[in-house]
Amino acid sequence: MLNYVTTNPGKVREATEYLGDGVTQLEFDYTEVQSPDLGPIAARGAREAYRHAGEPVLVDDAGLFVDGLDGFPGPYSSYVEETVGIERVQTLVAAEDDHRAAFRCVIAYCDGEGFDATPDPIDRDDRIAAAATDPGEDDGEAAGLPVKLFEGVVRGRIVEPRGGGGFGYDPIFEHNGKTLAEMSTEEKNAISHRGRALAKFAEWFAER
Ligand code: ITT
Repeated sequence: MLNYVTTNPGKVREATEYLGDGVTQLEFDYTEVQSPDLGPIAARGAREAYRHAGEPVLVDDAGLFVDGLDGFPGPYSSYVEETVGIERVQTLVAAEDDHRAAFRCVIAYCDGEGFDATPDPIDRDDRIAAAATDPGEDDGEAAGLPVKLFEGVVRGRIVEPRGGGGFGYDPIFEHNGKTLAEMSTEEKNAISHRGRALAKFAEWFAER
């Protein structure tokens, strides 16, 4: 059984739609280390969650990076959604000339066993970065646990809120004329940051 580590039911819906019933939600609030990149946050979380669960885990860290705001809110997306709210983020972006944005998702897999180093440099770099930022006392062994990272990105632009589906920033993120909240889960998975990361993971996992 694969544990999808998140407190967000929207993420679980999308992961289950993609990966099937072999996925179950694990509501575990891992420590989110401070980093401008999602990779080290997800990698560190996957090690902590694996240590907690003792079973294979997938940690999913996502963020909205707005071009006109120099990548803000990025790794602070969750905090900004809760405190500022998506409507005010949209207003902030509307005042800028550039409304383009990217949604990024990094999925980190850890099952406590080794696997070949990935050719994707994000894994090697982030393993070093995650180990370096890993301050936990009993982390000695866990810091060395191999973590495999899968990244997905979708580009779009920030618009006034539309649509009743999805979650989070979906109503203000438009891709090819539709906001993510105007898409079904299947449609969103086909183009989204998470869908792309899940596709990379599924391909790798099937061969493992
Ligand atoms: P977990 O950390 O427990 O997984 P979270 O919702 O805090 O839940 P993130 O930190 O990865 O997860 O999410 C950062 C923010 O981006 C948060 O406000 C989410 O609602 C939002 N978000 C993540 N994926 C999204 C998506 O596919 N569409 C719209 N918003 C999304």
